[in-house]
Amino acid sequence: MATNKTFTMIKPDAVENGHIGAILEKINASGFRIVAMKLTHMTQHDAETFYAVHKERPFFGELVEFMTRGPIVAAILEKENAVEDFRALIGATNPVDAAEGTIRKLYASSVGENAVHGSDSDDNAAIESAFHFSGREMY
Ligand code: 3AN
Repeated sequence: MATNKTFTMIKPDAVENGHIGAILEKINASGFRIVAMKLTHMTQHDAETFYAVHKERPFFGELVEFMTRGPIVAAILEKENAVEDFRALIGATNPVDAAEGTIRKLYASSVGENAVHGSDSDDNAAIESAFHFSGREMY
């Protein structure tokens, strides 16, 4: 069933580089409402579980190492057509292919260190939101 929520993470590279504020500004300016948000540091087990779908991919180890390198900002965002509109706002996985003005074009440095995560479906948005937040942390 379609929902109007998506899940995002501002990844360790963007946090390290001081881009939390600028990225949240773009998210707000694009009409998303923040439903839940926290600064958190994923453990190795967290990252392996969150990205389990990628565990056979050659970059899995690198991805887990990167995502556990420092804190992230996890958030749930609400807007009509949230999943698709947020994927458009962040741009392609590889910043080289990302459209001008997108978050990854502005703040990502590589396909591995690409500044932000955005859920790719309504089902995954619900699963990923529940991974990071309990019901009483959502407003
Ligand atoms: P997206 O985040 O755009 O949905 P996915 O789901 O294909 O992209 O990949 C999940 C994450 O895995 C990416 N955000 C990126 O950090 C990492 N990743 C994807 N492809 C590569 C790659 N070729 N090399 C290194 N890391 C990658």
